[in-house]
Amino acid sequence: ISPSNTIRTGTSAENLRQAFLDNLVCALGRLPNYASAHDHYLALALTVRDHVVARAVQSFEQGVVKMMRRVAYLSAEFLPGPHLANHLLNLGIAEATREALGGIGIDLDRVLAEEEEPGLGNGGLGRLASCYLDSLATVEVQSIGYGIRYEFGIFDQVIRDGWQVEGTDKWLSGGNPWEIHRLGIAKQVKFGGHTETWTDDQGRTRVRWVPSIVIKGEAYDTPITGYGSGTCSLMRLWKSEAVESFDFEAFNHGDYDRAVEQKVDSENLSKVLYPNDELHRGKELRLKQQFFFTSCALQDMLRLVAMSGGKVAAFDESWAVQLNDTHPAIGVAELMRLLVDEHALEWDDAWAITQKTFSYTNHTLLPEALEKWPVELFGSVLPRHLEIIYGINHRFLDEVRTAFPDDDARLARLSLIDEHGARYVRMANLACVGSHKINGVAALHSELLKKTVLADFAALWPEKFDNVTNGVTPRRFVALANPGLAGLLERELGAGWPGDLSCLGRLEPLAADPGFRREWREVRLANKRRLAALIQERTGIVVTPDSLFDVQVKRIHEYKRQHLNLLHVLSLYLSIKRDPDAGVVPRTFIFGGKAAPGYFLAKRIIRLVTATGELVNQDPDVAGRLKVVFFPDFNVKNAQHIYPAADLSEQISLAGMEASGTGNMKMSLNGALTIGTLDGANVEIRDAVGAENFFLFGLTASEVSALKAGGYQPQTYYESDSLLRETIDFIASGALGGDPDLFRPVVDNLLHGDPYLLLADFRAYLDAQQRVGELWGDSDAWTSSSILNVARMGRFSSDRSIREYCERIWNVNAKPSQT
Ligand code: 26W
Repeated sequence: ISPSNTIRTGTSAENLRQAFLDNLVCALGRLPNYASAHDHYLALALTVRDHVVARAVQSFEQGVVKMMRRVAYLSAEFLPGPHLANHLLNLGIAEATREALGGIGIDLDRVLAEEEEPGLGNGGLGRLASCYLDSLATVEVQSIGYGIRYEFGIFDQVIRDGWQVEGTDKWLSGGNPWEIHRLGIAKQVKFGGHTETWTDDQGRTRVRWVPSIVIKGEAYDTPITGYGSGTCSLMRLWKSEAVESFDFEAFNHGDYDRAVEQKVDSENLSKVLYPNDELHRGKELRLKQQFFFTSCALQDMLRLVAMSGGKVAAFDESWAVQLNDTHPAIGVAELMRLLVDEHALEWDDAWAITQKTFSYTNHTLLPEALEKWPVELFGSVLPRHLEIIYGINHRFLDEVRTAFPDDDARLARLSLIDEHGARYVRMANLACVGSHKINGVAALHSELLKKTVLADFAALWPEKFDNVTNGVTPRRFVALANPGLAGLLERELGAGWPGDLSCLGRLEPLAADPGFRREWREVRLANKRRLAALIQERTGIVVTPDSLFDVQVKRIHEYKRQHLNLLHVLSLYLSIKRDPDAGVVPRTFIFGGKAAPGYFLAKRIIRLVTATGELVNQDPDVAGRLKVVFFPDFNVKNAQHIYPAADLSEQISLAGMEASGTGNMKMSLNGALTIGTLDGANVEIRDAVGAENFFLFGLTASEVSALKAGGYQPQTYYESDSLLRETIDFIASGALGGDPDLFRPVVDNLLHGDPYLLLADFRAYLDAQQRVGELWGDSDAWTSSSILNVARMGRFSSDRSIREYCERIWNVNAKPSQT
């Protein structure tokens, strides 16, 4: 097929306009005069989809024909963001499309704003998966991201009376023009029941799993285009369906309720995303979700091996499978089951294939996030997999005994089964044993992994451990999010810059150029004006674009310390109240992020932000100097408006807690300066941009361990620092939110425990903020630092991360970078 000059795929403005109008009338049944903005969006999406799908099928065909090793990225979460603008950029038809619509009086930006994003993830891990699919396509590697087509994604957040209220995310209700329901691609997934042995015709004893229930997974494909590349990644998401719509036996007996029960149960599996981002709760439905999509994915890979003439016994030559955290780690046991039980391979051969196939990325050190399932529950849902895990464990522990004789404590720690008290299956241990490579997501995180949660595995297999520092796609997070900056970059570096961020280095000399600095400031001010308008629209709060925009947007979590930021805000407020002449530069504090619905303290912290805003925003004594905003419903779409307007990026987690962070990269790449601890990728960002362009503060990870080991006493800081005491007392006084009990839990948490050492870092944080204020006062120095941040951040493109995975972990060839 060469569809380059047809109405469906022609790229002139004339062609695009005709295709758009045809879609409006013929596909949507709307006459142009009656069409709504949403109709315009759908018609344009269908128009662009033709271009995308034409590429995707050709790209896919290449993969089959060339039998290259493909990458399967297994992830329970994806956060792709709105697709339309991204495709226009990648296909190089943004300007032609603008012209096509403009010619019939339609504004492209208005149309783009109609798109609702798929919120199929919680935060960093899901967004990273989407950046990686973008980069895989860009560096021309064949890949499929496998996951779940949740009917309801991460909840919509609204703020009512200052509190987070969750709403259902009905992302499919306006139609989804980007997915193709693959009616021919459906997999059966078994659950429950028991196992039996049988003898095959070669006289071998085999195991058969007799399930109590079978569920069908149907494939929905969303193509992901690459920048300046013909390769497309595929996001293949599975929706659960009943195998039979009705249990006819029950139906015939007149038991209608029971007849529909199984259908409802089956469909429930892919109904909703779990909204916890760092807390593991051993919920049966979650285990079922994990097995469901992982099994569908592996069955699909086996089908594709057959389709391209490959051999099951060489599965690992066809596929490199990445486990995005432990959520798909059950895949290790499932691939063993498929190879041994269904394809009759010998155990040892199957195990060699499995280990060569899988690799595992860890995304968190938080102990409460580590997944473990009660053995009872696990065995009732996946009886065959429990047997297989025992089989893997038995052989594995023999290997450990050889390496470390007479070390029972070590055996107990490494075992796939936790036997301290109630018995659990440990998913991280399964992932480690079943993988040939294990990586953390930033240099510090990878080091800490080897010293803490995975120390015993690192001692056993040091060669398995590696680091791949996260990255972000510059297409979405710079080119699309920041068109003003993109214009400057294109002029200075050439049009291809989003495909090769190493060219950003050529901006360095411009940091000293007064004319360029002026243009830079103008771009940034325009971004801030746009955000100010959006803030007013969404919250009613009026903010001044020439104040310092001090931004902390990310999931709300104690370890990320949004409340440390608030202690600073309130200390400034109190300082100005005490001394109206206090030298405080005008600042707008912008917070955003969702709290897990069951996370009590995180929700209180949101209320503390809004209560601080209620107090500060209407107080004439601080007018023109302080504003506090909680931007509701932080998601990818909103983020694209926020990042380019940030002057200061708050990356203030307690050192050792944030695995990497990626918002830190997005803001610095857009010209924000960072205030941060030596945590996650902050360490590498600071190395890259230079210590003089980064506001560092706080304890290091090893100082944190030492302080905790010595018995941390938050009270001593409270007693010895009068500003800290005054600020905390103020929160406890009831002056905020009009109720002295409202923030008692926050105050008590800080004074009696303070698990994330806010009080220990408070003074250092304030000092760093003081330095921020001073540099802000020197506009040229600030701007030059902002330019240098962008110039030196090229390393944090996800293209670089993906090339490292290709080279060191997946052993596949990526298109080399130009430099
Ligand atoms: C079992 C509940 C649960 C759910 C999700 C536990 C943990 C998660 C994720 C691993 C949380 C997450 O998104 N982690 C973030 O991953 C990013 C991408 O690597 C990192 O940049 C962040 O630092 C890390 O918090």
